[in-house]
This record gives sequence, structure tokens and C-alpha cells, in this order.
Amino acid sequence: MSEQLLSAMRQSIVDGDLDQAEALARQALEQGIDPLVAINQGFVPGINTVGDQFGAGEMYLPELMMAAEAMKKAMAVLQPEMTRRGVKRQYLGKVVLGTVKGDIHEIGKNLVATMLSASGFDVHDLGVDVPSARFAEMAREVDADIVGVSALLTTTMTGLKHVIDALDDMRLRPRVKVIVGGAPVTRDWADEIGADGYSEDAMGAVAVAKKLVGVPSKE
Ligand code: B1M
Repeated sequence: MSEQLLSAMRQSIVDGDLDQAEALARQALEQGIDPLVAINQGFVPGINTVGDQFGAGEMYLPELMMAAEAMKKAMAVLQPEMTRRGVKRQYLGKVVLGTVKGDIHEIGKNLVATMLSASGFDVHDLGVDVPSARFAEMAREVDADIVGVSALLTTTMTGLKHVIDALDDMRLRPRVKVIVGGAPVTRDWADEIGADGYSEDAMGAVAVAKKLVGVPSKE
């Protein structure tokens, strides 16, 4: 695969150019390029660049979200082809993700889902307003490594603890790790309820998830 095409793929994500990302993904398939190579060598480096820039304060949230959307467009073209070819992507781990019961905020959670997925995790997104027991049931069903829970309201933050309790009730912890996040959630709160990880943003959630499954960090 040409370096020019890989570079264009990276750039389409950095630019948050949905049409271009989708077109390049299609172009890769038309040229018979392995979708896994396109993902891992073309699009993933793009989202990693974006994550680094966002972390360094060089990129703003709307741009990060556009990049995530562009990534989703490319993945939507490439993933079905991978399934068709029977390509098994080597996942870093399985994550069950959702927004707590009583809370319908999904934008941040979706961003976390996209970033985790783009970074190599197999993400099972339960959506919003998810009952605590559902997180635990799904974690058992898919044999998850991590349960990620988002809460955007001070009134629903206690729901994070309920998810941990539900996992304890099913005796899934400490094997299944819990990451919590969302605007009102703090590290102190995460520690108080016994979460294994906390992040204030989506890229941080990826770093925490990698650490929890034992992937060495770049630093
Ligand atoms: Co709502 N809302 N909202 N709202 N809303 C807030 C959260 C609020 C702060 C607005 C305000 O008053 N200033 C306030 C909460 C106050 C509080 O409790 N502290 C609030 C309120 C009060 C409400 C309602 C109660 C309003 C009403 O009806 N009276 C109501 C509640 C509905 C419910 O959930 N039951 C409500 C409804 C809504 C809409 C439906 C209109 C809409 C949501 C649409 C949707 O998601 N489909 C909405 C929105 C859009 C917001 C604001 C404006 C934006 C939230 C957002 O998407 N941010 C928000 C004010 C604000 O935050 N500026 C607000 C962008 C997103 C990328 O950031 O979600 O923080 P965020 O996610 C970040 C991090 O938090 C972190 O990473 C993400 C990316 O960096 N993160 C994680 C999130 N989850 C994580 C999980 C992790 C790790 C990191 O690990 C698993």
C-alpha cells in the first residue's frame, strides 16, 4: 500500500474530513488492500495524532469529535469487509460501555466508545439510561475485561457505585475492571466508590483502559 494513501488516510482523520475518510476507505478496498492494514497503518495513526494534539491543548473538542466521526465513517466501510473476509482483529480487550440509569447524555460516552474502538478495543456499547444489572449481565455475557460507565448529572453519579455493586454481586470483580467518567465525576469520587480507573476525557480513558489490560504505555 502506498505511503501516499496511508498519509492521506491519517490526514483525513486529523482534518475530521468525513467524506474523505470514507472515500479513502473505499479506495483501499477497491485496490484490494487489507482492511486491517488500512485501519492500523492509515486511520489509527490519524486518531492517535489527534489524541496527542487534544491532550496537548493544540486541538479543541469539536475538532476531536469531527476526527472521531471521520474515524467512524472509515471503520463503517472497513469493518464489514473484515467480517466478510473472516479477519479477526486482534483486540486489546473487551469493554462494556454505557451511561448510567436515569441519564441520557451520550455524546461524551460515544466519544469514549469511538476512541476505545479506534485504539483497538472491542466495545459493546449499551447506550444510555442503562440499569446497573445490565452492565453486569453484559460483562458476563461477553466476558468483558473492562466496564466503562459515564454519568453527566450530579444526581446520577451515585449510579456509578450501583454498577460496581452489581458487578460485585455477580462476583465479576476484581477480574472485571471498572472505569468511570463524565463531567461531574472526579478522581476522588472514583476512588471513594472503588473504581479501578478514572479519566476526565476520552483519550485519557483509552490510556487508562490500556493500562488496565496491561498494554505498555508509550512514555
Ligand atoms: Co444536559 N446537563 N441535561 N443535556 N447537558 C449538562 C450535563 C449540565 C452540566 C448543563 C448545565 O446545567 N450547565 C447539567 C448537569 C448539572 C449537573 O447535574 N451537574 C445538565 C442538565 C441539568 C440536564 C437536564 C436535567 C436538563 C433538564 O431537562 N432540566 C437533562 C437531563 C436528562 C437526563 O439525562 N435524564 C439534560 C438533557 C440534555 C440534552 C438531552 C438536551 C442533551 C444531551 C443530548 C445527548 O447526549 N444526546 C444535553 C447536553 C448536550 C448537555 C451539555 C450542554 C453538553 C454535554 C456534552 O455532550 N458535552 C451539558 C453541559 C456541558 O457539559 N457543557 C449538560 C460534550 C461531551 C463530549 O463531554 O459528556 O463531558 P462530556 O464527556 C467528556 C468527559 O466528561 C469524559 O470524556 C468525554 C470526552 O472528553 N467522559 C468520560 C464522559 N464519559 C466518560 C466515561 C469514561 C471516561 C471519560 O470512562 C468510562
